[in-house]
Amino acid sequence: RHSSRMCETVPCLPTVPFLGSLLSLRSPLPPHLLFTQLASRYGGLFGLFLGPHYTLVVSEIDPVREVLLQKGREFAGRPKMVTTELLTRGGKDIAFADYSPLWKSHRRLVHASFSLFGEGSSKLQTIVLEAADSLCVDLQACRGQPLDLSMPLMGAVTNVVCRLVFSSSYQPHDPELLTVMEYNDGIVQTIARGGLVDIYPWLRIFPNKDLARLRECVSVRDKLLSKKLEEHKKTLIPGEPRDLLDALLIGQKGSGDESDITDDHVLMTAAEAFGAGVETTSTTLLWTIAFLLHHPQVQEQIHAELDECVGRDRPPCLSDRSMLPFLESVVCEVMRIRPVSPILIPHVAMQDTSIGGHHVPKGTRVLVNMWAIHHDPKQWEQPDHFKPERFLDTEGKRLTPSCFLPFGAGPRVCVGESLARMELFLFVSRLLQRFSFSVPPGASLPDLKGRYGVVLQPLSYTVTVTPRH
Ligand code: HEM
Ligand code: PLO
Repeated sequence: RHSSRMCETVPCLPTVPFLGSLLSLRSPLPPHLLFTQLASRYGGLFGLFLGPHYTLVVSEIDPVREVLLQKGREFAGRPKMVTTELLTRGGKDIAFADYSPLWKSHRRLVHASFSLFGEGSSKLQTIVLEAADSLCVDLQACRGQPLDLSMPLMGAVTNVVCRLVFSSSYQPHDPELLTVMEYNDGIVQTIARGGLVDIYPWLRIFPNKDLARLRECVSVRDKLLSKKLEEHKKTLIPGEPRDLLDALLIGQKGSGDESDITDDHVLMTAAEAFGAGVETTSTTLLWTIAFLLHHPQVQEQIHAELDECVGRDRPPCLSDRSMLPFLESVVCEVMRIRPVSPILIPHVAMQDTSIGGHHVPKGTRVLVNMWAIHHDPKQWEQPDHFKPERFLDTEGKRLTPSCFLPFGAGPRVCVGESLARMELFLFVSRLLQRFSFSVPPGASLPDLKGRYGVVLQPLSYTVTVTPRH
């Protein structure tokens, strides 16, 4: 009944009972690099067994488009994993929750609430500019001492999300801010890293340091967020949302399906917006500075563009975006060469379907290797080189290659994309208008390999920050 192509089996890694392909996956390489290497042997679409779970790895743009876009809905499921279930109270969030009608209306509500405060609203711009300014004050105070940017950047980005989600913000040395940074880091270190408990759920009954740490971090997070939720509920004025949390609470009381959105859903969504907002943006900013240290001539070119188009008397704002194509292309090139989410979040086939004519049974996990797409030599000239010009045409205008998908695509595309792009633009432009970044005397250039996890973070490095005027 199938066409002949339908019957072709997908190449599969060697598999043994119980362990599946885990023996072939033992490697010092992080998963995105290992999968890219395996793709050169097994092809752009190959299969493997993570223990009992049949999993496809997709590393070429055509099948990736099929999975994310053409058949986006069929592949919009998410696997149940021990760590993410713990993080999200059994999938009451957006990112790790399986596809369902409730998830759909929940995601729609989050999208609508984001638009209230994100795109098109001057509120976000004001918030980011203020956070960027206080970051500049902090950096200026360091008087050229070598420093690790991760703390101050994280603090600034946390305050942006904090004001957006809760209308509150922290002073730089507020102990609660440190608590937030600490629990976030603990979660990033332990969540969805392809660990064994996420493959064999029964392993959770054994003592497990990572799982214990995750539980502890989640409980700290929950205490903090529940307090915010209660405060908001007490002071809520229907029709006048002050922030994302208000918008969610108002939307929750809406009609129909939405009434199934429980307080747990609201709490998990706030937690997720908070976590995603902080980790992705700060990581991208850290990668940006790391690459600028490696490519001082790119930094000079940004400085020149900023001096010419904005000057030094006022902060760059969103309406300058179209005038700063080079700066925008630098941010794109950073997200291409170091995607914060190199294999996205696993997708799951929700019904029997196919990829490239190959049959894919319901329940198959699909890993989209965005790293491989962003480093495919057939699509990119010298993919391992940092070259922002690839995002510009011959006249210096912005262009977006179709193989550039740092936010994913389709029904599971990042909900924070426009927010993230605005925030990155405002932070990068403000920081480079005010400062030059250089390698401290005697220090070495930042390592560009990064540390694999739910986000691909750079290893820590130090930098000298010099005011430009
Ligand atoms: C999902 C990238 C910032 C919220 C995702 C996915 C990627 C991504 C690759 C997974 C897509 C998939 O599984 O197919 C990024 C990048 C960011 C960024 C590169 C910044 C540089 C943000 C921000 C927020 C956010 C600022 C929220 C404030 C989410 C959520 C999802 C998601 C809720 C889950 C969507 C779903 O599963 O339906 N993001 N993200 N992200 N992102 Fe982002
Ligand atoms: C970051 C740590 C937080 O404490 C919890 C959290 C929530 C949402 C996650 C985020 C973490 C990491 C980056 C993720 C985001 C959802 C979408 C985003 C995975 C774990 C990406 C890049 O896919």
